[in-house]
Amino acid sequence: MLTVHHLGVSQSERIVWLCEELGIPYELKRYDRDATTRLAPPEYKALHPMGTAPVITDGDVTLAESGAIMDYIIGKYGKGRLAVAADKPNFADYLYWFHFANGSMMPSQMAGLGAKPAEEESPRARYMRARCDRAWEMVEQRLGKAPYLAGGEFTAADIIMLFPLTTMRAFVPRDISKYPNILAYLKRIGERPAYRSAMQKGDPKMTPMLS
Ligand SMILES: N[C@@H](CCC(=O)N[C@@H](CS)C(=O)NCC(=O)O)C(=O)O
Repeated sequence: MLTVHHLGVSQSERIVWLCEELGIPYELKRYDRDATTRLAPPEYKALHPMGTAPVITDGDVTLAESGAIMDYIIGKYGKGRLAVAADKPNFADYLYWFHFANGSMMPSQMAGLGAKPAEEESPRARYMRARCDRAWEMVEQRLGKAPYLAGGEFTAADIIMLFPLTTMRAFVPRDISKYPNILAYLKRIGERPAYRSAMQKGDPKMTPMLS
């Protein structure tokens, strides 16, 4: 049985949501963050040497890293659904946005954790903030041209990209009122039954950060 180990308010919400979208059987195990450090508790850290969420277990397999887990589930249980095949015109768009999530968007936002006020920033911090602003601007422009990141249809690229647009703002706040296309997109996503059900199962006490 596929087990999704979900750390509260974390990137593992992606995996719960993917399973709900695919409608596949899975067991959900929830773990709360340590009340003082806000990090994963020892029993979560024991699942994988990296000690980060998400992690899945499936028979003998223990797998971490959001993108790897999503590819594994889509390939093994989803019959390729929610990915874009190599013979489709938007294959490159799918790959780009899927990998942009953890390759660029998340690292630029992580650099803002515990950031100092803009006037006290180091040159490195300023550089990272500019990268982060550029990433948000690119997403805004993309969503002005297509309803979903890979094009006309909802895909796994939307699932992996949603965390930095939503729950990550609980850690690195950002005013998103200047991004109308992103706001309209978040509203559309919030209407998806699978998203609502994933968030309800994974983080019942949290209101999804869709505005
Ligand atoms: N690139 C990794 C990042 C994983 C990661 O940093 N997860 C955070 C949760 S959002 C975590 O586990 N934080 C708790 C901790 O480090 O104890 C992935 O996508 O799986």
